Amino acid sequence: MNRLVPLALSLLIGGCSCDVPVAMDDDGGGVDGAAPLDAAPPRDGGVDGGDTDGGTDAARCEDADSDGVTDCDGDCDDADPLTYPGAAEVCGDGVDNACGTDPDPASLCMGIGTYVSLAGDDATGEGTRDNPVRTIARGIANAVTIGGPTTVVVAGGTYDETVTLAPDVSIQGGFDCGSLPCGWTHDPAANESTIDGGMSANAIEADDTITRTTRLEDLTLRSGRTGLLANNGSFVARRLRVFAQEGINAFGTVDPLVEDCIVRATLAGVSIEGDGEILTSDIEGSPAVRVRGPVEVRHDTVNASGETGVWIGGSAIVDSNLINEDAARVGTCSFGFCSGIAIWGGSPVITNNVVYGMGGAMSAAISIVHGELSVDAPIINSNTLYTSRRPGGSASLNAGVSCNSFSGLAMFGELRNNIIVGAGTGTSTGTDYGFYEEDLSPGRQCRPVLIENNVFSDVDHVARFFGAPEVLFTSVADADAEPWATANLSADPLLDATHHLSAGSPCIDQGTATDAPSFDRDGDVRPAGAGFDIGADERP
Ligand SMILES: [Ca+2]
Ligand SMILES: [Ca+2]
Ligand SMILES: [Ca+2]
Ligand SMILES: [Ca+2]
Repeated sequence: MNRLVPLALSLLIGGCSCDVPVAMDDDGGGVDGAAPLDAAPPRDGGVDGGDTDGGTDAARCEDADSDGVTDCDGDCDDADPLTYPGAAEVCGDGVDNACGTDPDPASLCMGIGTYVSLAGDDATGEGTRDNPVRTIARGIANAVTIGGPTTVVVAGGTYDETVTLAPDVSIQGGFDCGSLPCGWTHDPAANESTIDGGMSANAIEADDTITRTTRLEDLTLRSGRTGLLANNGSFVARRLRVFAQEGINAFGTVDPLVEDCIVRATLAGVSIEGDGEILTSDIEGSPAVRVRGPVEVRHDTVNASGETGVWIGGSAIVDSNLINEDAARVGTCSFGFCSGIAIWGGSPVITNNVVYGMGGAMSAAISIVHGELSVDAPIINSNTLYTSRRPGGSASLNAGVSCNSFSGLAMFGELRNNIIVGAGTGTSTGTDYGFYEEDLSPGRQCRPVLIENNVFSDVDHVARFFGAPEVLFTSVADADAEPWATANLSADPLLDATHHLSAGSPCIDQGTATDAPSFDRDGDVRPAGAGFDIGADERP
């Protein structure tokens, strides 16, 4: 055995423990990946470009069913997302889902299961693969009878139900069972499982008994009301497609996880009142995202059909999102500054985002409204901010950051390391400002504590304060002469089409380390080179 230890260690050092780096490749030559058969993206650290050449690297680690366990780590069926070491038992499939030798134990499963298909029957079906039930509600009822954590397995098709979740009972769609007997292979692209609540009912509802042990995966939700409504309940939602008036709404004391979802809503897209996470999702709505607690909003694509992209009423973390880039999906709002991000309260941390304003008469990448909820020193650092997506004509106002207080004096915090790009100077695109204090009643004020190390491009004025007359700081030199501004630049940031810094950009190494994030929007480490870069991208 001792002889094997160095070998095992050497394999681990190479990355994946089951992949053997090879010196030569079957498709010949020193340049790998060149042959047509080798066109698939490398999955083994780049040793080979694919697994079609019959080479030495045939046994690479894969997680084909996305259950989090690779074949190398012991997934005994990498085509079945319900089967892996440690998996909860799913009754009715004749499989030991934990990769053991005791399938569907009678003491647990009692001869019933949790398989659901439109080809099934609630009256005569046991919920097994061979004899599924017809409704998701019946599948959940069987799961509750069985007890313990388990999963309701839903075949493709449209289920006209309002589904009420049960604790520890997950629901996964995307399985193949059009007509009996079924293969039950998992392929969500070919087997869309839709829960349709109809015009006047929600698709899925959760109450306060639901926690993150209830997972909802590979489902389409449709409703004239709310796709997924959680009243003091939490959940994990992955790979959902939601088309509804309100997409996902978790209110009360909640801590849900929303990941890899697509949401199209006419009102709020994803709304979370408590704690939670919204990750790598594509969300459209009015607002697209609404968070009131310490929610993490990261790596999402967000478009505001109205109101704003991300509405913040608490101390959220909003990092590395792409907001309002799709002009065709960005609308206008009915009052004030239409914005990419709207801060209505709390001390949010806003970093590494690429944010556009909207269209219409008043547009801001970030608008701050200090009112009943009280905005308290948000951090706005290392973002790339475009004042508008579609300038609203010669009379329009466009701002990188706007601020309005309808509740006394507000010093809104610190603006560092941001790129602010206007629609252009001159009157044809309206008037573009880096920072804009809105017209306020006497005794009210909404101004930055500090504007430091930002780059301003194509703006008519770096800053504007309300007054009679208004106070304009047109150039960077005008602003930097004030105690609240320092080390700002006026320059073309040299952004490419994906908002990255081009070679020679004046943003490179010109940021301040104060409050700067440790990674950029691509996940690259900051700082690279001689210092922190300004904007959402750190050029390697
Ligand atoms: Ca797997
Ligand atoms: Ca598996
Ligand atoms: Ca089983
Ligand atoms: Ca740098």
